[in-house]
Amino acid sequence: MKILFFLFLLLPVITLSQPTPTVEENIPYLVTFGKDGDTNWGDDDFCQIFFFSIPRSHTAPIYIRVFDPDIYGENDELKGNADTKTSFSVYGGKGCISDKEARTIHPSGNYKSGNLLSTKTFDANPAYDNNWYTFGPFNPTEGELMPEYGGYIFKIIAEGVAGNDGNLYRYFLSTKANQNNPIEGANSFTFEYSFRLDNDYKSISHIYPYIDDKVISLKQSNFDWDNDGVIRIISVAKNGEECGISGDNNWVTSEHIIDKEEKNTSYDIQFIKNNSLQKNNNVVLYITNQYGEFLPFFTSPIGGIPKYKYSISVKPKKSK
Ligand SMILES: [Ca+2]
Ligand SMILES: [Ca+2]
Ligand SMILES: [Ca+2]
Repeated sequence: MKILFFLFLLLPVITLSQPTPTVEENIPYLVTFGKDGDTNWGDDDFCQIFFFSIPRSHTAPIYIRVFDPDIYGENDELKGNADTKTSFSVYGGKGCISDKEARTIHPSGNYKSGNLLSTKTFDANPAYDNNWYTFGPFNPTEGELMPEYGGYIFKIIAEGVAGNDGNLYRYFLSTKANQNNPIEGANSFTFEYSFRLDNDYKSISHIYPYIDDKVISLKQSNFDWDNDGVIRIISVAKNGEECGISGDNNWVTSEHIIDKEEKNTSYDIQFIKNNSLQKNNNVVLYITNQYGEFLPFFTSPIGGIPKYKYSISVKPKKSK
């Protein structure tokens, strides 16, 4: 984690907090179903947790904006009546991320750690359909200061508290209440990504876990990919290493060995659909290291989008 801290200090500040998900990820929507949802529609636990990091250099108030927080209309995935309620809750303060139970994938234990700063529950409400709701203003220092994650950290938990429909939504971390105005050097990340794939099979989605210097091997786990093509890894040393893929309503894992050149870089995990007529595919993915700790996916990849370097992969391997 120390190395991650130094990276944040040394890297030129080039990231702008863009939408979550970012343009580079090419993910149309985050997705969270109501608690009575069918897991075979693609959400395993009806809860999604995201974190936002604000660099210490930014001292003005910030806003967390949610696009389409309601559950109705063209963006959402209805089953029968639109009877779903989703709560969005913003947390800051001590423990918001430093509490270990905030960094797991299970919505159990003390995952709502920290200070509750604001919360609102949405249902089928035309006022928020295809529209924004804004949380804040928050003073950056209301977050939890964790330099290893990029500064002051805020957490937002989206939880399907009733119903069985899928809520599709996005976030934007902004300096303005009524406008999406990015914060230089900010970022967002999650430890478990639940999202909607594009219906266009030529459209590739990406997520970017950060491989810190203590990772020797990792295990990726994905849920309900519906055998919709290939999930593969691009890194400085991997040119499309394939991940185990899930079918309908199941988890599949695969293990991947970290090359030493991959330490302190990001992976590009690509979701490449096949030419099937699979529509509205939702998928969940998380990664653990060899200690079982969850790795963060940064929406603006740390160190930039990795490029495969042929010269690394052809180096002779030391004999064991
Ligand atoms: Ca319903
Ligand atoms: Ca929605
Ligand atoms: Ca699915």
